[in-house]
Amino acid sequence: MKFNTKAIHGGQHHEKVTGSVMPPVFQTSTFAQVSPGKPVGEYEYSRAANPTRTALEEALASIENGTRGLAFSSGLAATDSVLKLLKPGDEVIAMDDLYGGTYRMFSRIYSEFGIKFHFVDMTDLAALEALMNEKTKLVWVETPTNPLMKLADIEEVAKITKKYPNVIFAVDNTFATPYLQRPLDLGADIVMHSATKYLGGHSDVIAGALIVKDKELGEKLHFAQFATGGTLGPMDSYLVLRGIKTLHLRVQRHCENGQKVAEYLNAHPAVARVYYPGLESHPNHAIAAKQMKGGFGGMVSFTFVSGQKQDAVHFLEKVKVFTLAESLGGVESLANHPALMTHASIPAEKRAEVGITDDMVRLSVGVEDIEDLLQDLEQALR
Ligand code: P1T
Repeated sequence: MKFNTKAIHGGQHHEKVTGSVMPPVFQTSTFAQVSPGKPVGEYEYSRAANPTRTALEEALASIENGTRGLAFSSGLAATDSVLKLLKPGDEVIAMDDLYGGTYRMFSRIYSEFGIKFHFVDMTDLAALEALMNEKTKLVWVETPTNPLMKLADIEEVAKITKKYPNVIFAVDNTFATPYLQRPLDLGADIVMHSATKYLGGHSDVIAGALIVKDKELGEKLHFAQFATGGTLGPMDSYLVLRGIKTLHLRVQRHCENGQKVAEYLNAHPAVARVYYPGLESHPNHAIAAKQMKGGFGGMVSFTFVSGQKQDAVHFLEKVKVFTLAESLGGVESLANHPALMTHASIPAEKRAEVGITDDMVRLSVGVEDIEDLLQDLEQALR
C-alpha cells in the first residue's frame, strides 16, 4: 500500500460485531472475564490495551513503516517511556535544539537520576561521533528542530549509532510527519511524535506516539508504558485516528503555504532571517531535499532586522488570522514567541548559545487561504 492509502486504511478493519467502518470509542476501563485470568476476548484492562487505542496504534505502525505503535497521553509521556529504558550511569546524546519540554525532562528530571546528557549540534556529525562511547545508550534527534529548523541527516546519524550495538537511535518526527519523512526506513530505531500536532491535526487533543520496527524493543516500551501508566484514553485515541485519515491532504497544504510564507518573509524588509528548510539559502537545505519527500513542512521561524524583542511581541499582539498560542500542526495557523512561551524552560544563556533569540517568532502555518495568511502577516509587520 502507498502512503495515502495507508493513512486511511493502514492496520484498520471493520468492527467485528456491527461492521462499523470506524472503530467504536470503547469507553471502558475494564473487560469481563469468564474465569479468573480468562477474559471474554483479547482485552483485560485499558491501561494494558483498549480496542480503540489498538486501532490507532496499528495505524501509527502502518504510516511509519514500523511493526508496533504505542499511543501515549502526551508527546512527553512517549519520550518518558523511552528514557525509562535507561539506567544510572548511562549517557544520552541529544540534538542541541529541542522542544523546551523535552530539554526540561532531560535536564531536570532524568539527569537527577544519574543519567548524563550531552547536547550537541548534530548537523556536525564529527561532533556526534566524538561524544559516542561505551556508556552511550540513546541518541535523540529532532529534525527539523523546534524552533530553529535545523536538520540532522538521519541516514548518516544511523551509520554512526549502528557501530555501537547497545545504542538506541530515536527521532522526534513531530515537525516532519511520516508523510514527509520516515525515520525507521532511514535507520532509526524509534520514532516519537507529539500526536497533539500534525497527526491529530485539529488542536483538540494532547497525545503522543512511539513506533518501532524491532519487536523486542516494542515489548520493552509497552512494558514501560503499561507499568507506569502514560496511556492514551479511548476518545483521544479516536480523535488522533480520525486526524491521521487526512494527514496527507493537510500536510500537502501546510507545505505549500509554509513555502509561500517563508518566501514572503524572506523578501520582507523588516525580516532579518527566515528559518525554513525549503529555502535554498537554508544551511541544511540539501539534507532536507534528500530526506523530506514531497515538501518541507508548515513550520517557519523568523527574526527582525531591528533585533528587538519588542518588535516580536508587538507583531504577535497584532496578528488576527494567526492565533497567538503555544502548539502547532493544527489546521489553523498559530504564532508563538519561543523565548517567552514554548522554550521559556530553557535557561536564557543556553537559549542564546543555541541561537533562540528574543526577537524570534515561530509560525505554524495552517491550511487557510494563502492570501489571507500573507495579508495578516503584512498588516502585523506594518
Ligand atoms: O505537548 P506534548 O504532546 O507532550 O509534546 C511535546 C513535544 C515533543 N516534541 C516536539 C517536537 C514538540 O513540539 C512538542 C510539543 N511542542 C509544543 C507544545 C510547541 O508549541 O512547541
